[in-house]
Amino acid sequence: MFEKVLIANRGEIALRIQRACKEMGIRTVAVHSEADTHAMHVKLADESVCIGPPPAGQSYLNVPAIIAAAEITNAQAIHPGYGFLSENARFAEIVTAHDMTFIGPTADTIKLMGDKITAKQAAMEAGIPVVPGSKSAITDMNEARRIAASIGFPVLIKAASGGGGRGMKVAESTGVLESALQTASSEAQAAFGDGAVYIEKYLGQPRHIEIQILADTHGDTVHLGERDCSLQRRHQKILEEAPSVALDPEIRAMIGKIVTDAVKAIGYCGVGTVEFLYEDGEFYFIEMNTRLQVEHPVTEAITGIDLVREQIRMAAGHKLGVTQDAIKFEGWSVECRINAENPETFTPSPGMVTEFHAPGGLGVRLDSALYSGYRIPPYYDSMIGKLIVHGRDREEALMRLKRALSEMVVGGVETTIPLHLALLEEAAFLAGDYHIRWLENWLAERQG
Ligand code: MV4
Repeated sequence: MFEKVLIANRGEIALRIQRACKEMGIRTVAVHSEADTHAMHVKLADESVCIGPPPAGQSYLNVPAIIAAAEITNAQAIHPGYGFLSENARFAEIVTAHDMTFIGPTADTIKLMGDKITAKQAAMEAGIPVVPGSKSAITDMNEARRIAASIGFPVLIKAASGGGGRGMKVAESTGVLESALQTASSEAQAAFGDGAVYIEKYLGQPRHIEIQILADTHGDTVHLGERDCSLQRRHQKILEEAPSVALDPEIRAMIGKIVTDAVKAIGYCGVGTVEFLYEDGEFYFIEMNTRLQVEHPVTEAITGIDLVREQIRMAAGHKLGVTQDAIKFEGWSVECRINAENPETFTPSPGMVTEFHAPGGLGVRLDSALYSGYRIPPYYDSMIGKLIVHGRDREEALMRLKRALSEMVVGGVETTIPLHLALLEEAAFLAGDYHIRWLENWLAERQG
């Protein structure tokens, strides 16, 4: 096992990784920007290295500075967390070239999944159901018209280098297909330096369901069920839950088997998430995430498995500590992302946290790097914490969530806590009756 791991991240996820390392007897190295000198992840690490000025491009994305920090501290592995360098194939390659372990899949796998066209091809070849559409990049207008006509309008044009909702265009009819393709391609070229686009059938009101998998380097793979991440605003998740009200044990086992067989066939290693749209009882693959995800705690809550511990063990070449038969799904878990933002306009609200009280009690977990007297810097993501609850059923989890949200105090900045409390009063949400468009419609109605 590694003796020392460098964590190339900040905030709550840096703390989450440190906690796993501590329990495993691994020493931790924090890296931080000049804006994060007083951050909690620096205080809690065994060692820390300042890697540059506040903007992420000069610090948390500064590959030479991070590699140098790992070398001077003798770290044997680098955990990238989520965001920043976590899905950067070049970074994974550089870490490996410096005789250190990148805690994640291989650079080749990251590359394969980073290109949404090759990811979809790999998924399809491995037996995963995909959204009907083009099998490769669109190069010819006649071919585009033929594919669109065969799947039916509206169609969605996506950028191969997009993902996370960036670079998508809906085309309602043949008449606008050519201009939509051209716009999508030139926007993709400008944004990602890659103009490759593909076509998919447009799904109107699906759920976003993702399957968590673990795959060790010995060929063993398991799935840890699904998370329902349909409640999003501008492609930012607001609240996630596990399990999904839309699935039952038979469907879960069926899609779980398809996904575990597929990741084994692909030769995937580490933790990963296979993302689907789910509509009218059908799964449609959209993307695979090759990183630990923000919402991983809801899966930990219902399975009792420490995902970060398993991830580090697998990266060190150990066998999975768990078999599929031993994985039991117990109860219900919901996560609220608490952002330092105005709860109506979503304008970021950085600044001094004058007061902080964490909720607690049975079935309540708060993953946060906040403390009273901490100044939230304006340079990074506005997520300041994740409140995760667990109950025997959905009703108990939601009851606990309401109780915990009303207990939590964050003074001095605005937060999205009132938004979550309002969501918990909404009949459709309470009934689990929602899809990927629901939250934005609800927010628009509330604005009046
Ligand atoms: C789609 C879609 C409808 N049809 N693909 C957005 C992010 C990216 N991961 C895929 N996304 C979508 N792909 C087809 N064929 C609708 C979305 C989408 C969405 C997906 C998941 C969660 C929230 C969303 C919000 C808007 C659009």
